[in-house]
Amino acid sequence: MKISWFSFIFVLVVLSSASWSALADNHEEFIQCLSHSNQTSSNIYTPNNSSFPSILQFSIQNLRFNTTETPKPLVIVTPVSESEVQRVILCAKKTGMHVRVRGAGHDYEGLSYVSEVPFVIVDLINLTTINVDVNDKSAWVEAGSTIGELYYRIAEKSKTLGFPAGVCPTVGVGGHFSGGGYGVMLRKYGLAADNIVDARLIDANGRILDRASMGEDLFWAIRGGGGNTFGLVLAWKIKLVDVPEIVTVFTLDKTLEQNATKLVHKWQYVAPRFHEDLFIRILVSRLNSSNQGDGNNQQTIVASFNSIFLGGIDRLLPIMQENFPELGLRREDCIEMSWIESIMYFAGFPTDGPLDVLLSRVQLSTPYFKAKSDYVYQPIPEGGLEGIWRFFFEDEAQSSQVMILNPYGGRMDEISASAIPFPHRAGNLYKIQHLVYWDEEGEEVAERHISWIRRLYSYMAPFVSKLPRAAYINYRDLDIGVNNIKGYTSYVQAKVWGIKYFKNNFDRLVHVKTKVDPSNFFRNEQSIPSLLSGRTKVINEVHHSIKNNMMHAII
Ligand SMILES: Cc1cc2nc3c(=O)[nH]c(=O)nc-3n(C[C@H](O)[C@H](O)[C@H](O)COP(=O)(O)OP(=O)(O)OC[C@H]3O[C@@H](n4cnc5c(N)ncnc54)[C@H](O)[C@@H]3O)c2cc1C
Ligand SMILES: *[C@@H]1O[C@H](CO)[C@@H](O)[C@H](O)[C@H]1NC(C)=O
Ligand SMILES: *[C@@H]1O[C@H](CO)[C@@H](O)[C@H](O)[C@H]1NC(C)=O
Ligand SMILES: *[C@@H]1O[C@H](CO)[C@@H](O)[C@H](O)[C@H]1NC(C)=O
Ligand SMILES: *[C@@H]1O[C@H](CO)[C@@H](O)[C@H](O)[C@H]1NC(C)=O
Ligand SMILES: *[C@@H]1O[C@H](CO)[C@@H](O)[C@H](O)[C@H]1NC(C)=O
Ligand SMILES: *[C@@H]1O[C@H](CO)[C@@H](O)[C@H](O)[C@H]1NC(C)=O
Ligand SMILES: CC(=O)N[C@H]1CO[C@H](CO)[C@@H](O)[C@@H]1O
Repeated sequence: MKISWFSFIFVLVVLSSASWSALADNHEEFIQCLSHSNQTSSNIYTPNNSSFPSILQFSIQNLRFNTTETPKPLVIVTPVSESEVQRVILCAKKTGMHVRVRGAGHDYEGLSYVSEVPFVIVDLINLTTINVDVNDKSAWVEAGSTIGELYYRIAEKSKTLGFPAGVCPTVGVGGHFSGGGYGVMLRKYGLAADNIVDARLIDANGRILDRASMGEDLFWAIRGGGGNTFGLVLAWKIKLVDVPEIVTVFTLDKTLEQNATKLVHKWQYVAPRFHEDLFIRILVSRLNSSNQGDGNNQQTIVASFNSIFLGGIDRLLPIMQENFPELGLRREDCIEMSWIESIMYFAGFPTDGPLDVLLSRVQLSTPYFKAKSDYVYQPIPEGGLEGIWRFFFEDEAQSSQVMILNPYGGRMDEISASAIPFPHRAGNLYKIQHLVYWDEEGEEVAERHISWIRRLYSYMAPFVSKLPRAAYINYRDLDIGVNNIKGYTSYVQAKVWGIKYFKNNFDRLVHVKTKVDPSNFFRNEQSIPSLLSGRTKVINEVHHSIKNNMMHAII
């Protein structure tokens, strides 16, 4: 059995690499196809155009993928209308070009603008129309928009409507909603993807579909199953949520000397059970605190309790007193403001400053970084936390590292694990994001930090979810497994990473993918595989072989 599996794969690899080399450089044909179909050439960039590098770099949000070694696209197209996007997809299909779709470029592993096979980027930067309908409490949001623009457009029209998406305003709705998307209102309203009610999508045949014409299976899959997989999303229709006119925020920093370890430990028990209006996350990092100006730097850990309450201070204080008195929250630690000001607060902008900073697509600073995620079912004992702090004190962690603990519970517990592809619901106390970032160029520097975070991740294993060790697709991490982007990816190979992101929803995603994009036109290193994606009839035999060998394949 095993022998036949390997020989099929061998045949396949030979066939696929042959077909890939045939596809390798069709970009001239692709461009010709576009110009025959009236695509305005001002939206087409090749390395010959002097603005090519700036267009490419503009939406690179992780400097690890801004190096000379990073593979570059052959062409970047920035369509300005749905019909232009449609032509790009049709021409790419016709000429066999590999496509990467880019929203605002925050993919942690750069998958929206990097590929090991020759490719073009469809950059949605010019599709940013947002129509907010206050009466219907809904909005149509074009897929090139950022969440900052969305928040801004909502606040322009209403003081009591909001949307439960992420914290950083430059994040794009294209990728963010495709992978779930969460922010500080998730305990009250769930994820961004839980609040999508319709969408416009171009499928692998170049057809423009909406919810009714795509059907419920595909509509289910695109709300969390990952971008660049089932089609190209042109726009989302979202349901807006009610927010009070006044919300309250606070941030309390506690060092080890101020009982940080005990407080983090206690937080695990209370934060997932608070009233759903209350969200307290923790950002843990290393701090050099200088001792009363005597110049001696003393190292400690600081746990920053960063919170929003969907209501006023008078209602918040008794809730804190009852559930988490140890934190010692006082009235003077709290600030009341409007919902949109709280968006500014979490984004790191002055809350009384001009709101139009939310429209910028450029981060306050763009780092080199690597991140990983974990889900926690059982509180981590104090000794376990102290072990994490030891990692933070290592030399390799010298630049900057942060661990973000994000509480679940509330609405997240009520939504079924199969309602949308995002499966991390009841049972999860909180999610961890492990993050290390640095500002120095170079392979060796990167290696040092990446190896540090991998060691931290190994250390965490006993304390976090197991079988699978779950992960969040929007914190994309290629360490957990990848598809063979140059050839055929098997179900078994993809399941390794797929089950971590999607748990039991993985199989349904494969089923939908096989139905809507059998030839695997939309793909990347972590897209759902089609069971029929072979370009030759050998594939069917391989399929058969995979089925027979599934039990034997050890990956
Ligand atoms: C600074 C920063 C802060 C973040 N904060 C949060 C947060 O608070 N909460 C949270 O949940 N996540 C957060 N994220 C993660 C973020 O949700 C994901 O990186 C998300 O995928 C980014 O979407 P994008 O459009 O900006 O990225 P892109 O890199 O453009 O796209 C990401 C993926 O989606 C695909 N894609 C993009 N647009 C489309 C489309 N229209 N149709 C089909 N596929 C598409 C891309 O091909 C790629 O595979 C953050 C990331 C960063 C870098
Ligand atoms: C291109 O535009 C011309 C003139 O506007 C029109 O006659 C022609 O049909 C268009 N071709 C395509 C393929 O859309
Ligand atoms: C890129 O260059 C080509 C000619 O080489 C030109 O037709 C096209 O308009 C240019 N694109 C942009 C965006 O300037
Ligand atoms: C880029 O320029 C080179 C030389 O000027 C030319 O041979 C090539 O065809 C051009 N490519 C495109 C895509 O315009
Ligand atoms: C990306 O690299 C280019 C070329 O080296 C550089 O000019 C640009 O500033 C870099 N981008 C950022 C955000 O640092
Ligand atoms: C730390 O906790 C202990 C009790 O566990 C308490 O006595 C002490 O006052 C706390 N320290 C601070 C700075 O809150
Ligand atoms: C923190 O302290 C360590 C050890 O004293 C030192 O090496 C490091 O540079 C300091 N970091 C910062 C950001 O000041
Ligand atoms: C036609 C059009 O709107 N083009 C814009 C596309 O986006 C880039 C980058 O923001 C702008 O420079 C173009 O003017």
